[in-house]
Amino acid sequence: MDLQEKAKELRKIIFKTICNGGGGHIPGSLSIAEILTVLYCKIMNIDPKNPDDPRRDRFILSKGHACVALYAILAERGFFDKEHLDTFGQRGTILGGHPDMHKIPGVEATTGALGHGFPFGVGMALAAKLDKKDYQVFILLGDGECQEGSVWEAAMFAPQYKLDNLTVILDYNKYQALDKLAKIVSLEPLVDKWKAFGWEVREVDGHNISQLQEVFESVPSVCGKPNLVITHTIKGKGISFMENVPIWHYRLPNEEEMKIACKELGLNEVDGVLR
Ligand SMILES: Cc1ncc(C[n+]2csc(CCOP(=O)(O)OP(=O)(O)O)c2C)c(N)n1
Repeated sequence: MDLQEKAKELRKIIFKTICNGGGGHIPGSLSIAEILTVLYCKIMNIDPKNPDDPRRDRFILSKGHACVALYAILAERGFFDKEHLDTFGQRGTILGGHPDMHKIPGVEATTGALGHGFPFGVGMALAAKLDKKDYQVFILLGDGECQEGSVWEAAMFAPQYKLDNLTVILDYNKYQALDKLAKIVSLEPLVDKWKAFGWEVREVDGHNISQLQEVFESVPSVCGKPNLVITHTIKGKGISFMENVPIWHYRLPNEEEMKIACKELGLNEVDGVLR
């Protein structure tokens, strides 16, 4: 299966898992399907059978509320049994509403409180340098998450310590929980800000597999500089009535909406999507 198809499959799993689980962040998870697919299927040096291998590349989902996308790709790659996805949102599950590094194979950091995964990952990248290890650290950061002050502390720190083994992927879907970023606290001029902090900055279409692959294959690109990849994405990508519509940030579709979403995603069975 090619990666575009895989990302489509991921969207189906995300939608089904969240609807079955009775709640979750659908649009924020749909916006990162291609990014995770490319990282986990093409880029990162990982071994699902040996998730703690000290040489492995690390991925941190700093916008932890989009965890179902991470669960879907980890299950797809065989870090744990796909059956676990059916337990999402249930008592006793390993797959909670935010990812737990102590319960889920392949999860590198417990995230969900926005603004923490990024500094955590900066520490991992620094540790690699100090230990003379050559693993890479990839961090997926939300754009709304950039409204947290700790993001900018980490952004200042990484260039000073020359963490070129670090790549931050910014999911620039232009929305946060309540509305457009631009209406609340704008990040612009985004590229100039990060460049001024000392980052090597690139911009790609976050739904374009070949652009993502090319940019991730090119890191580390400048010796001594951390990398920022700004991925332009659509929040809710794949379900027309959720795309760029803020009320869907944390909301489940009703029966009618469910049918439309299933059709658009290519899910054949409405039955079985909602318990
Ligand atoms: C410290 C903290 N404050 C508030 C929240 C509640 N919250 C969950 S998601 C979210 C919006 C995040 O926006 P963004 O990072 O852009 O994610 P996306 O819109 O892509 O889902 C907020 C405020 C949280 N998880 N952590």
